[in-house]
Amino acid sequence: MTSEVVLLDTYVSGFGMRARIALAKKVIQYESKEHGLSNKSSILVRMNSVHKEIPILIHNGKPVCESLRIVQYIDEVWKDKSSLMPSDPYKIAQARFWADFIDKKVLLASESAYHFEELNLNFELIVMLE
Ligand SMILES: N[C@@H](CCC(=O)N[C@@H](CS)C(=O)NCC(=O)O)C(=O)O
Repeated sequence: MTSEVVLLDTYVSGFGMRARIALAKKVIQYESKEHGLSNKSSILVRMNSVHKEIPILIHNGKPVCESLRIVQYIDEVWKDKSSLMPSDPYKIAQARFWADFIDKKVLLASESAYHFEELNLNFELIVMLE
């Protein structure tokens, strides 16, 4: 299947890392587009108008949002390559449990820390300018 795959991402993103790992494991060629989050580009806003977040996988011009949905999509589209998910239902349940844990306890915590740091820097800048 010939297809055009683009990943809108930022290298510090753990959510983006999920999509990058899935693409690497399936050995899929793609174009990576780095996006800073302080100044969101029009393509980012257009492709994920609901959340305005990265990562976004754009496959033949159509966006897929949310990192876990992206991993699932990659697994379903490139079925000819070995599956990203185990076949045993118990192992699937375990994989989903840990994905949820990583979302809630790791990635969202690091995201909050990043924004806190950003707020702190802005605050220090304001104090310096005053
Ligand atoms: N639930 C989303 C979370 C994605 C997310 O939080 N992305 C962050 C970057 S790591 C983002 O784009 N944040 C937008 C912002 O900071 O304004 C996913 O799994 O893809």
